[in-house]
Amino acid sequence: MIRSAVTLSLVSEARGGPFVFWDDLPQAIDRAAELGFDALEVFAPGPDAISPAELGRRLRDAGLGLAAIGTGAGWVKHRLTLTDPDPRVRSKACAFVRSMIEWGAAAGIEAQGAALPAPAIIGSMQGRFGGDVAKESALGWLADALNELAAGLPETGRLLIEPLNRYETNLLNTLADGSALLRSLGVSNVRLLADLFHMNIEEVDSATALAQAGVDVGHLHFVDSNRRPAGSGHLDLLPIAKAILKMGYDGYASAEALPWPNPDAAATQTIRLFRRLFPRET
Ligand code: LER
Ligand code: MN
Repeated sequence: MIRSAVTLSLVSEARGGPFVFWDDLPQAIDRAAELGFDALEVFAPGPDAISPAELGRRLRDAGLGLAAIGTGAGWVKHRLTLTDPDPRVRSKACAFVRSMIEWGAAAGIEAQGAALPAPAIIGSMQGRFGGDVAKESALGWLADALNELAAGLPETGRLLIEPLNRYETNLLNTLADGSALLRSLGVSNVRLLADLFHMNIEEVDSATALAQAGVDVGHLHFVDSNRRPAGSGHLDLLPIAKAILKMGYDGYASAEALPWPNPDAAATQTIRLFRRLFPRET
């Protein structure tokens, strides 16, 4: 079953970014639950933003899961990436991501039980190659980091790696780039995050790309071509939804979208379209 989620950012440096709810965790939880979302996806400044026990308890009390947690604060706040040429920076980046993995896992378990530690998303923390760093070196460092981080996950834990559009990275731009990286890893608990906004820029055809990536896809950012809520841009979402259903995807479709025209309207529009595209009987 495909489940719905909506994003909350607690990172002031990310202001203007594609998150539906901002700053206020209790309010985001209330609205997400009232609108009937299955879960929240949380972008936090670090593992000390709120204790995992409290985050998990608040979600559980509202009947919500924790779909995933973002690690991009390591980049936007601390300028760390997993592919920095300086090994000390890479090591700090890895430590930051590990602290977020542990935070998300604990909060997810508190919210939804031992079998469901929330996965951590590696998006902007993948960095980019250039200057003295060749693409092969950067991909090698990224693979090393993913192998190390994924090996430390709880048994049912997952790590999500997100291909981004060319203006944000030159490492993983398409789902096929992501699948090739997964094949090079020595672990089997890393999945791709398919973000429909990035895919609209980079893929030849998003429905085909999803079908080809198949079981590699573990999470979806459900959003339109202009990064407004799904249904507010020019994406042809019907064939994309059909491909997602046909490949047997059973993860989250999470609204990582601009709060346009405001958070409440963005969330409402998303959940309405989600229900039309992914009816519960399917
Ligand atoms: C960044 O553009 C993005 O899509 C986020 O999900 C990255 O963590
Ligand atoms: Mn995304």
